[in-house]
Amino acid sequence: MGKTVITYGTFDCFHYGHYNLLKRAAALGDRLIVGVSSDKMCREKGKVPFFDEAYRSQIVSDLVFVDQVILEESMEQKVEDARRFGASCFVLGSDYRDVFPKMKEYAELLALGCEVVFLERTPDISSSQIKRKLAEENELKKR
Ligand code: C2G
Repeated sequence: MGKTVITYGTFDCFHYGHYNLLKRAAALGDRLIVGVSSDKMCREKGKVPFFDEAYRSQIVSDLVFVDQVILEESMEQKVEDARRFGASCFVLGSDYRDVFPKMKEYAELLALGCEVVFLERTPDISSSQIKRKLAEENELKKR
């Protein structure tokens, strides 16, 4: 069946940083599964997405190098998903390089035989930066 890669994210205000991450993740295997954080999960992570989970999922699932989108509804589901989909590669951006190895999911994925890969983040772009800049520009226009 080939090598399955799995990754997770909010993917709000989809931008080229997300695109680069997913494209490189796909190149690591034959099938890419993406867990898109549910609106509820986002709130638990302290994020307020601009687009709801249906729109965020739709954009990701239409990318040619994404094979399947699932909803991420809890932090713990990653290991179960990796097992269920037979993923042998788990990808996150380099912002998780220090944090993720301290979580129990990291050891559980490795125990499952799933390698964990941190891909370099694309510099100078993020959903929160887009929102902040737009807010600043709108504020300037009002003056
Ligand atoms: N990303 C990137 N470069 C950027 C911005 C984001 O490579 N300039 C990557 C992130 O590192 C992450 C993915 O794109 O791997 C999705 O980013 P977010 O939508 O910000 O995802 P996040 O809310 O961090 O969710 O449990 C893990 C989480 O679900 C990841």
